Amino acid sequence: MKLYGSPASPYARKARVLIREKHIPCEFVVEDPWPADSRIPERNPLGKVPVLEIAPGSYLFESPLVVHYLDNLDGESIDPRDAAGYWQSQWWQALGNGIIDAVIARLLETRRPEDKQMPEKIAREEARVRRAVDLGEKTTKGGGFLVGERFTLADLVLGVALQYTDFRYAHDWRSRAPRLARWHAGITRRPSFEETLPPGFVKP
Ligand SMILES: N[C@@H](CCC(=O)N[C@@H](CS)C(=O)NCC(=O)O)C(=O)O
Repeated sequence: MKLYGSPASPYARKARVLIREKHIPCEFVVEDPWPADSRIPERNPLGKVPVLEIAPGSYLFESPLVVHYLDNLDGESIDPRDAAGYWQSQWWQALGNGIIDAVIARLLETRRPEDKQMPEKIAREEARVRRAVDLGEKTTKGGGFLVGERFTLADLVLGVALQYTDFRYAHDWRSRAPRLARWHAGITRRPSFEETLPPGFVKP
């Protein structure tokens, strides 16, 4: 199995963290989706990473599907099996994926020539992140894990999302969300996180 992605991509990083957590034999192939001659569109018509090659010439794309597939390979999903826990985890994952989407949309806007940037677009994306962090703080019970008593995809996705926020939209979200900050400090100490940090990431 091969995972195509770029080392800075938070979407690909979700899969990379999971591969380490579950010790899945899978080669990480670095492939940048942005250049005009990128070969990613041959594998994913949407032209985005991550892409998972599950058999020669057979590809899965869109990170929630890639993560779902990887997590169910061995019948030992790290997500809760009970319905309540499962949907709670899905809720946290939606929150985390939304934060990643907003941080990326903000980043792309800030990379446009200065005279073409839309400050209201940047503010709108920042407001999404702020509201998501505030709701996360309100919802978390304040322990070591977001759902139940063990590491689940909820911890994985929100952990990656907030570390990507630190990477690309560094700001003090911690003082508004102290319980989430404590949980995040614990989760990101896991080797799966430490070993997949984006290049150039400076810990806050
Ligand atoms: N919804 C997709 C988003 C993936 C995505 O946007 N990946 C970025 C890298 S961080 C990408 O490949 N961008 C290339 C492009 O937008 O052309 C997912 O969850 O996999």
